Amino acid sequence: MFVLDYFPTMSIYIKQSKRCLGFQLLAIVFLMIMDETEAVDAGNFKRCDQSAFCQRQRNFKPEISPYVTNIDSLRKIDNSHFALDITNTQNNKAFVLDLFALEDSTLRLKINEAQPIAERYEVPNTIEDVKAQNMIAVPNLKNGSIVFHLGDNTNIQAVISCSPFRLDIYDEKEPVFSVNSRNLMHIEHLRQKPVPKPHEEKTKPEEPENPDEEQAEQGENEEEDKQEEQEPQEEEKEESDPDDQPGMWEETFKTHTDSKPRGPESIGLDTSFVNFAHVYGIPEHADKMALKSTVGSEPYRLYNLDVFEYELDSRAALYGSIPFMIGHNSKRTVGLLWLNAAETWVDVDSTEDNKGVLGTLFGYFAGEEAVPEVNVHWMSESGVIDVYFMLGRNPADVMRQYTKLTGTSYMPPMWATTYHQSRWNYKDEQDVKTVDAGFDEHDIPYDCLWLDIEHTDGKRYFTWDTLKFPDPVQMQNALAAKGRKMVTIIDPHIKVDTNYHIYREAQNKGYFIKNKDGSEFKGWCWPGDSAYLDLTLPEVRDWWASQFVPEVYKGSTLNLFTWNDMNEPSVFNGPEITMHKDIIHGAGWEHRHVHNLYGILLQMSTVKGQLARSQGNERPFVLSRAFYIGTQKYGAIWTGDNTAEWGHLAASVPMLLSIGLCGIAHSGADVGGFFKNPDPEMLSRWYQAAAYQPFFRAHAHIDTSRREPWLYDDKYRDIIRAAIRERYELLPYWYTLFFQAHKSGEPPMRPLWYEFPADVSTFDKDDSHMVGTALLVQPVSKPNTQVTSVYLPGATGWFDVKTYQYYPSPNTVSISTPLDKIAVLQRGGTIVPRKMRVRRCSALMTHDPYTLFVAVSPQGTAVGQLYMDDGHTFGFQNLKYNYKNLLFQNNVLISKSANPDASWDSDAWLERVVFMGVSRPTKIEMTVDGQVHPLEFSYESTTRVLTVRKPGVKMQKDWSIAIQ
Ligand code: NBV
Repeated sequence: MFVLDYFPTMSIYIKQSKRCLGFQLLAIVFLMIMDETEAVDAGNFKRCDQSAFCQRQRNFKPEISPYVTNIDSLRKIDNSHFALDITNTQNNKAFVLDLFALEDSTLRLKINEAQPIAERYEVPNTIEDVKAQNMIAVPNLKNGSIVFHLGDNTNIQAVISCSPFRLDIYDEKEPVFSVNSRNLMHIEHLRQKPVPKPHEEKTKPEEPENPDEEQAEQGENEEEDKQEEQEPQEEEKEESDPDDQPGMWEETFKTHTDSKPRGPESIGLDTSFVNFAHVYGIPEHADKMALKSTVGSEPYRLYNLDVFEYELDSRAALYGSIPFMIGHNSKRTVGLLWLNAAETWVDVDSTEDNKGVLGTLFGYFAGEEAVPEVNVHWMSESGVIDVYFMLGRNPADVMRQYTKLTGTSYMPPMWATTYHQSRWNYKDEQDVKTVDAGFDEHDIPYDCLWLDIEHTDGKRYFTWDTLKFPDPVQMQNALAAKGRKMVTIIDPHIKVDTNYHIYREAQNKGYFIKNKDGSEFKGWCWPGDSAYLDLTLPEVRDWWASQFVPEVYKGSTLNLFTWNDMNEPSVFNGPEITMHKDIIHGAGWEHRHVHNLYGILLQMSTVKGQLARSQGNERPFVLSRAFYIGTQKYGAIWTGDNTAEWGHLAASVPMLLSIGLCGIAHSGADVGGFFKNPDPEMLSRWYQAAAYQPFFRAHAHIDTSRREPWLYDDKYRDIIRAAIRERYELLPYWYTLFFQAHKSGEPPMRPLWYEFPADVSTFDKDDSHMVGTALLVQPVSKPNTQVTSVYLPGATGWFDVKTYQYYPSPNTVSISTPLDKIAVLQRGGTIVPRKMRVRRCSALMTHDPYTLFVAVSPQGTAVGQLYMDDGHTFGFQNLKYNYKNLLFQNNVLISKSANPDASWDSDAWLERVVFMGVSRPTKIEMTVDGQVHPLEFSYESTTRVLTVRKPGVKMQKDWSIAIQ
């Protein structure tokens, strides 16, 4: 049993650490015993047909939904909230439906058991306090329906049909969402475990691994039973007993048996996106951005897992889970949040022959053959039905609505938005010193150096390997003296060792997750035997947070930040490399109920710790691998252990786009690929791509060759340097985008359709993306690419940011992309702020002057914004910032404070303005504080680029520049 338990993970992790000698030897022994050499093993993770509830939900396909409601049960709870009773006519189980109208075109539908025999799990602390809006209900006795009108947005109506139950949501009389129109609503009510009849006890077989086998076996046994029993009639009835279907009360996967003490409690619901052909979201999957139809294949799975060497083009679960989906067509964008923290599978049916749910019900589409529609089937192992519908109408509206519910992005400190250098591992203090010096020597900027698990004393987090890192404070101070930061890894598995203060204290306080028998749960992870904190308990989170003050975290300084890895949680010898679902958390819930929350709870507590150590003055930075709804409030995430392959470089774009559409503004992929060694061409291309992705960090596996940029031929080193410098030049723009994400939820990295919502040809484009409203980026993700074919949407034209060449649009153009260049174009009609004096790190650039790049549209206009603050404190929450609206029209460029009360004092000034797409002027004048003075300029007639020199004005002032 022991061998079998450990084997799958051993075969995986043997490749992972050369340094972890004891662990590796153990693994080798196992491999010899098992004669297994394959490292990548999709068999470690479940398919839907290996998950009993997924099978039961997927197999539930009644002709007519058994769920009915009736108008008489309608009751008004308050001005924005109505309730109705629902009955499952198959078993007479009673449910309560709640419909809430929320501000900003948002509706919430909740369905729970009326009188469950035990409480059903509801996700806590995830949804922000959102305002309600009035709603009135108009019952229609004739056709057995109720129409709900939203008060603030009178275009929106929700219609509940009673028998069978169905909900349709309309915007301006057009159907947008339809719920249970496919009859897939299915709530497994909580029940007592059936007591097996004596003959069943005798004959009940062991549960086999393969459900097909099981069904065959069941059939055989039933045959035998039938012959033995006097009353075959009764036996037949039992065959379809809905309380006793496979895997309801116990389920085995590989060597792990889930005891399921509460029995079945899964929920399923179909939600159609009516008149949509494209849906997006539900990360994390290594797949395309536009979700694919899952008909005849695996559903998308949401279950936070540590997947070794994950494959591309897959709907398999990865490290993070966000059950949020966006529907987009050329007229509108809508969002749907399925609030659940348990294992979830999502079927997407967008087959083209889909005739839609409309039928003749809606006159609006009468005469139309087929209305496109994406039917989505949500299936979760537990919880209640709790769905939020966001009616948009445009992409920014949906992001605002979604982040009102789940929180907007944290405001990253400036340094966190720059370039980070990491590997597993920078070996010792000398190594750190040499790498740090290497950047300066080669004139490559970077802001933060990362230390992986080997920096600790035997994987005891919050400690140091004192031989390799004898003076960590001095090491951090040396970096800080140059304006740089450091990050150390802090994982949630705690080494079982009573000499380890973290373990000892948490054990004394009873803060670890317990087994069913009350003993401490122990799993295998990097340190060997490990205990896991019960982060579902507030006191445990507070205690964790208290570990970050330098007096407790010895060897740390205020310039040390945190990386939370393995927080799915990863448990090497657990089922699917994670925690057993039937383990009980402190508040009484099983791990199954809270699984997808574990990672965010760690990140959240770590953030709390960083806040506490600076008395709330300094902005925290915490990178997490696992994520969930709302992660954006706490920090950044990355896409885990990718591989140095071109496909993984390409996949970083759709993966990060999906993550951004689900609210997480700050995300990235390991530059260069975590596993394997990238060739220098691939590495160069990876840097060029990642310089335009929100979180920009090079990282690599311990067994890879060293990859610091100067270890390559000068040609590649220079290309990598140029890519990193480009990022630094663009920091004012990125920082402005992060501020906008913080304020209104808009993702800095976004799909083309987000900016060009009516352009159908962008809907499944995920090889290019926008950075904000202004820049279109198409990375090179194939070797030997000299030319890239780029689709340029919109009618305002584009300017190559390097050559200033103008491309009219919409158009597909060929752009020359030799090794030192990828396609980056600025959209006509936009203004991008940059700082052209790149220094060794961002802190040194705080008060440096700005250059504005004004790409003038064919109409002669351009708009942009610039956000500025001190880059690291919370002063901006007390008006210590400048937010400038930039506008060019009628040949005048104006910079005006969006909030005149806000002011952060800086010496930063305007060094240059570059106008693209203008005619040669005769005179240029600047007006500031009522004073007018002329400015010098030069003009390049082939590119129509006008450069205005040294306006010299302080950037925080209001000013204007007139071109004559
Ligand atoms: O801590 C070691 C690695 C880390 O470098 C990587 O970024 C994480 O995703 N960690 C996973 C543990 C094991 C990796 C094989």
